[in-house]
Amino acid sequence: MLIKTGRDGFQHPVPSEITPFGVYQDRRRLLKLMASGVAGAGLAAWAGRQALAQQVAPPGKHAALKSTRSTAAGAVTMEKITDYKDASTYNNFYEFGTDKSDPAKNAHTLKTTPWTVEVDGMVKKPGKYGIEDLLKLSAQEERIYRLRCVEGWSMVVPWVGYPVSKLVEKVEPLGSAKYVEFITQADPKTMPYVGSRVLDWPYVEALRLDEAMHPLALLTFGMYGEVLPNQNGAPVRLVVPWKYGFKSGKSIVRIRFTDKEPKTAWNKAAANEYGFYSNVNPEVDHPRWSQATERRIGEDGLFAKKRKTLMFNGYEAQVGQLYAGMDLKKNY
Ligand SMILES: Nc1nc2c(c(=O)[nH]1)N[C@H]1C(S)=C(S)[C@@H](COP(=O)(O)O)O[C@H]1N2
Ligand SMILES: [Mo]
Repeated sequence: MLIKTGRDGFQHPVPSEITPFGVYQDRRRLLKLMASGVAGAGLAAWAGRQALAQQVAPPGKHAALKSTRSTAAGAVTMEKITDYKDASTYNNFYEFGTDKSDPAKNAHTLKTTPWTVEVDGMVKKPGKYGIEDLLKLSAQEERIYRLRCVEGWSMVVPWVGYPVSKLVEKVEPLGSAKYVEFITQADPKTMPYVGSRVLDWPYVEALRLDEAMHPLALLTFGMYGEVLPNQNGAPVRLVVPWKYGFKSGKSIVRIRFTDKEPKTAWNKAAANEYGFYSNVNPEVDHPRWSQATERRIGEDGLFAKKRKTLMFNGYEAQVGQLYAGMDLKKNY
């Protein structure tokens, strides 16, 4: 049975699997293990086995993209993976419309081959990469990340890609480079809303260089074992799991290194609502709503509980030190 949420008229299945019994048991087992003082190594091995157990069957809609499950710290959350259908039909990709259901309907016009990504600015080795070469630049890893949208929803997705740092190391930024700008495709012929005045196109996002170098920042080519569907940012996008979703620019065509903090699309649109950092932070409200809780896509039926939003989206242990000493209320 389907329930209309009213919100964008999007239909979600009844959440019959909010906390599957297996997950509940795993959590209890983890707590018991911790209480009994199991050493870190044993616990990590256990978590690794559990992560491997959480396999996703490729939906078979797009070309397969081979990868190995990442062992990087924080790279695999144990939470239930969001259904492919939800992750690929409830999207933000304003180039294809502002309704959550628009990208899945409209993004078929995006032409992803041929595709080149230009790397320029303050680097010793600028260059143009065809998407095939970019794909092969480093080993593809699968990472199960939470992604938290600034609007108050989240999802858990098995992404496929490699750390942005692999590309950065290859192109050798100059000592003066402090930021990395990600510039995305803006083609009015294939993207119906480019030309609308919602945003200043192209959609641009940026990270501080040390943020881009963090092992969790993922240059992403696929999800659920296949290449990205257009609506999720094919053929290459960013996924920065500790930041609000809008920092994860889709359909990237240019990566530029610079010494000045770049102007980003959402910051230009509303500076008081969307700062440069945009770290997930339950203690800093959006001016128009609270950021303390979130709902998981696919779990928003009548009885679904809202989840508490975690500092840095739950990745504080991994990324917290990037912001040591910073006032995160000012640098939102
Ligand atoms: N080019 C581009 N990238 C974008 C957006 C966009 O409108 N255009 N929306 C962002 C927002 S607000 C979110 S929450 C995520 C959503 O990613 P998903 O649709 O794969 O869940 O993409 C981000 N990347
Ligand atoms: Mo978002």
